[in-house]
Amino acid sequence: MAKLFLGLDSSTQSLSAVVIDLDAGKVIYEKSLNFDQSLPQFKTKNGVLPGRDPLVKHSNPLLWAAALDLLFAQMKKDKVALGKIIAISGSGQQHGSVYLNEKAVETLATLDPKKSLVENLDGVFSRKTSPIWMDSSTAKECAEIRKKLGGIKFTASRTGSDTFERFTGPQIRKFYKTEPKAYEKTTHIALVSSFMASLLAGKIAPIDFGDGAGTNLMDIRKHNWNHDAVKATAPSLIGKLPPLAASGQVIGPVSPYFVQKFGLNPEAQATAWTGDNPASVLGLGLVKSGQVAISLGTSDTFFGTMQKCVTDENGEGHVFGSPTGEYMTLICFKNGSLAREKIREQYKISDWKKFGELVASVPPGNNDGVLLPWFEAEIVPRVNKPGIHRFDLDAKDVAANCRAIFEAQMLSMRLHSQWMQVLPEKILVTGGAANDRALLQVLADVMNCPVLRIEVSKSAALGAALQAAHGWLTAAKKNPKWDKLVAPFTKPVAGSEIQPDKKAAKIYDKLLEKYAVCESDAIDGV
Ligand code: XUL
Repeated sequence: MAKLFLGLDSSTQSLSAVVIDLDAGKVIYEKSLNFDQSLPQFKTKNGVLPGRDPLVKHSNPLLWAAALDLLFAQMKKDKVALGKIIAISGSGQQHGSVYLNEKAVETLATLDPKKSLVENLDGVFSRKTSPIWMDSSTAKECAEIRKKLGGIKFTASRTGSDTFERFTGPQIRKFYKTEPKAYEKTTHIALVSSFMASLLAGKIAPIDFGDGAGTNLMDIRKHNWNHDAVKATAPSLIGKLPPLAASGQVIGPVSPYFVQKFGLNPEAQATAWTGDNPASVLGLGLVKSGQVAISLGTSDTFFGTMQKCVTDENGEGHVFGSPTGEYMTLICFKNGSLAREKIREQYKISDWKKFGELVASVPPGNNDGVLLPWFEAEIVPRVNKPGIHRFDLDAKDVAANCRAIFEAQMLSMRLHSQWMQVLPEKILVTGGAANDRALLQVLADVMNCPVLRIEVSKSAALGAALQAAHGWLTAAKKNPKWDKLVAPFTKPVAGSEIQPDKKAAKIYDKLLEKYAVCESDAIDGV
């Protein structure tokens, strides 16, 4: 019998499903439900509830539960062999939190299939809405927790990241400060991931080491709740946090609710979910130290993997647990395609092909010209005031400015991922700009390693399905190997490999030093 595994991804705007047939090495089903369109009664815009304060971004946990019902109904309608699914895992938008009261345990254990999940969950929340990762209203709480933990370096070395406004700990602190009564009534705090896993398992699910690292509450090395961080966040918090567990760890059979309502196999196992970024790392096939993926989108995101946990002293990059048991990093560069587009517009270049030709017309190293393209305040490096800075670069030289933006962005990635102390062996690229060969050549040369394109449409949901398979095989004592498991599902695009040019790589080793000086001068206002 085919072994089917289901991966779900509860993201900001949608819930997605990917079903894999493990032995055939194939994805056999994919579906996404957009929250705004499929569940308009929740009145979200791009998955977020409207609100007056632009810093506050909340969503509704009932929306996520309703989407789960709807997606299973859709799968049944699409004749997915739900009875053949052996295990289910998932991923959630990171950092978002769900607040439950003393009714939750009993309600989860007795979900009534004659009612919807929304009806079943009536009265279990101690806070009606959930702050999500887009919320940036906790600057004060971040500063308070960071101070108690001894500053940026110590906060990052203990919890994997400096305190960030979207991270769960500062969000919990704000809730405790602003709504102390509701906080007191909270018996369980879940993440989006563990909330969804709790629905499937019919009991409070653990938080995994991947998503746990997005809370500023978990000891990144020991994988337990960090006593000092928990204490610095809110009183009596430890009793409200679920246990921590390995990603994909089997929790138990799926709730009878899903068996009776949708025809899931009563022996199908529910497993611990993870965050969408740790799941994407699996879905992109990054299972060994030194494997890197870069998503070239509006912002550019650098995903790295490492065996030994090293944290960023400057507090710019994040370290999360990887579902493989090792570590992953996430470094977000805000001015990605956003800045590339701006340069293209400013110099009135018709298309990216023409842009690439201009880049190729100037030698690597750009005759020592450097551009710092911070059209928006930048996350990495921390730049609060937007600004465009040029060093030995004539603003009127169109071709040099085209090359300069590509070089600056790739040099910045190299510089700001050095703290990981892992040299990339190969880099996989995804996202809108991953088709741009001129950009990829600069990337290969700056990083001095091969670059390959990968096209995975739902990397988090696929990663979750692979995580379900791994969790189930581990529980069955089959000793699964991550690299063998992910390989058939994560093949790079044939013929997409770009090799570094050794001469150019040497030039960039030197230019990196100059780039670093320019960057710190610009930040210091020299
Ligand atoms: C990561 C983060 C986002 C969300 C998106 O720290 O906040 O990538 O996980 O869903």
